Amino acid sequence: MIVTLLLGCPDAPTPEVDYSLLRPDSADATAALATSGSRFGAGLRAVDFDGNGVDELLVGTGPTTDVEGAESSTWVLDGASLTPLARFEGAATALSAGMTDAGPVFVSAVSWEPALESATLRRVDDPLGPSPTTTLLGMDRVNDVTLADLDGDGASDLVVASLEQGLYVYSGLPETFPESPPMAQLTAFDSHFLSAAAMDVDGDGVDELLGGAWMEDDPEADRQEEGAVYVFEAPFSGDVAASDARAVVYGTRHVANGFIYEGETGRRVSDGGDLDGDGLPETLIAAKTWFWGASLAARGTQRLTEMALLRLDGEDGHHDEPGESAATLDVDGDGVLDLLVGAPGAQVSGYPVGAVYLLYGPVSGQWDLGAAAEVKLAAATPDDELGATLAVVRGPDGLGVVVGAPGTQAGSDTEAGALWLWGAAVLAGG
Ligand SMILES: [Ca+2]
Ligand SMILES: [Ca+2]
Ligand SMILES: [Ca+2]
Ligand SMILES: [Ca+2]
Repeated sequence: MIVTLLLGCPDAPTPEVDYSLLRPDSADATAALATSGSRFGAGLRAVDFDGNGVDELLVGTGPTTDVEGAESSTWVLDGASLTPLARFEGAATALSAGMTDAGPVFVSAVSWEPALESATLRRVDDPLGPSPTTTLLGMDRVNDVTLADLDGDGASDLVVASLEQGLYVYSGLPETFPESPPMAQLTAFDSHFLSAAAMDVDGDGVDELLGGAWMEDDPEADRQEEGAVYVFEAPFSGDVAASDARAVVYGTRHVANGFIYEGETGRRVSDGGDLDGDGLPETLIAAKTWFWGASLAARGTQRLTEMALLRLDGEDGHHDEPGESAATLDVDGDGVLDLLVGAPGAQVSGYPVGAVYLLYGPVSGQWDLGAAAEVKLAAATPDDELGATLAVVRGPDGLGVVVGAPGTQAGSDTEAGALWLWGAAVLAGG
């Protein structure tokens, strides 16, 4: 791939698709549920609970409101073999893991969606210990959850992205949500936060808190729900208004074929590591039609169209949902981070099967995903939604990528869900 800085150019380069296509039968390991409607793999997070250098994998099902007999549970799998280690009550589309004074903990949430009356938030203490405990913290107003030590006491603090316009920041974990008073409540101007992440955007050793305000209007643009990512900085206490944010980074709406699409910038946000080697990490940001990579270290109001390192367009337009999942790792071992972008609506031969694209770094500029990718991991059958989730796992033999496909059918069981693990060696050979 030839990498050229193209931001500012009016049009993306003409797509030239020459990636390798890898199907699930090339994977090193797989896990699946054979129960209709379970949507195994709808939530996914890698974590090293026992600190032995080999990751475990948190896998959520759901949400399951209308299918009789569907699984509503969260699993811990061995990150290398994908064999089950433990199973807990409750579906989960959002997952985060951390540490309390008493040991490891993870939080799980079923994110709110219109089909569901409410969303649940749970904590599981000591999940791989002799007597783990599951606690239901609340039944409402959850979009996303993040555990990170935001007050510097060594224990994880819970951040809940809520439907009620706020990021709720707790010192430690609350007894109940939303009744327990938070340490701080952070708000955007006119949107709630759909996503939350903690990362050190300026490299000073202290995490900032990011919130994806996906329905936010850019006051200097068309007010068409361009969407924005807010950056808040410590200390977190009391009510923190939008005007107190360290930075607000707006996306843009999208016009194609006479239709106007909301930007929905910030649908997902995550730490991408240092993609361009300048010492500062890039934030991976999903929008409705595009996927962005940008350093959010600068202060004040900014626009991704003017400062992003990277913009990737879906191979087949906005139906692909590019960036619904994303992660970075060094697949080919050249010391430069490579990028994985999930697009659960991506097509193969005209069918929406879902895919994860691998792009070798350094990657910058404006590209069509199909033109920029070296490898496309794609599902075998339509509506598998491969790439809805993905996670990088550390195994005994090195790094791998686990990809979730919650729409996968098992026999006659629809939307049963599956996971596949590809080791870096297979990806690099692809
Ligand atoms: Ca703490
Ligand atoms: Ca910082
Ligand atoms: Ca960088
Ligand atoms: Ca690399």
